[in-house]
Amino acid sequence: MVSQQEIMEKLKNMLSSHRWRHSVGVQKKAVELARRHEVDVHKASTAGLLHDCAKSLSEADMRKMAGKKDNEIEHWGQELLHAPAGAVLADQVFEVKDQEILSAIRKHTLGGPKMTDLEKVIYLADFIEPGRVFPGRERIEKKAFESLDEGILEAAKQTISYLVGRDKPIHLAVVEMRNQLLSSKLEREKVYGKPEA
Ligand code: DGI
Ligand code: FE
Ligand code: FE
Repeated sequence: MVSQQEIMEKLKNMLSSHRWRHSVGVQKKAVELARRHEVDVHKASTAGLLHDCAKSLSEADMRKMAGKKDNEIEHWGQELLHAPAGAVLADQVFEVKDQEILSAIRKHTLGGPKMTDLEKVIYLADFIEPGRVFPGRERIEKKAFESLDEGILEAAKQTISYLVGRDKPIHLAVVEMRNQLLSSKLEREKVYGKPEA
């Protein structure tokens, strides 16, 4: 694996200054969340830094790098394809071979059911990075530090409302992620009762 220093130098040259600042912000939040939830801090740092590494590629290049399944639906453009393309770039250009890190990069935009804690940390760090401005960011951040699952439920709510408001299609991975977390929550409440508000 390339050193953190080399990753940073290479990445900075590949991204716009705005995207670079966002990536460093996501790295910082990922490390904070990882410490809080006992997730591997080094993996969180690398995945956070590299999560948007494919952002400057053309859509055609992203399509070439993304797998067959990610290319199935025509209308998923750069907004979604930079995530699977980023996992390939992290492997090929940054020599990241750790499958947990690569998977966290792959899932950072859409999420999915049964995510690992590292995947949840990266998904949430991308959402709550302080450079992001949207109503509810701070509420999601507060939840994310209390519980990864509660943070993701709140983030999924925000994403789904945003997409519905703009008449955009919702990828099934988002719906599956939310359904799975809601059903785990119900199961937990059956056993332990509802937590106090
Ligand atoms: O790359 P970033 O801007 O840091 O953030 P991101 O990777 O989370 O991408 C956010 C974009 O992805 C945002 O424009 C909404 C879009 N997105 C997320 N889930 C879906 C989606 N777009 C569609 N059409 N459907 C989804 O389910
Ligand atoms: Fe992204
Ligand atoms: Fe991002």
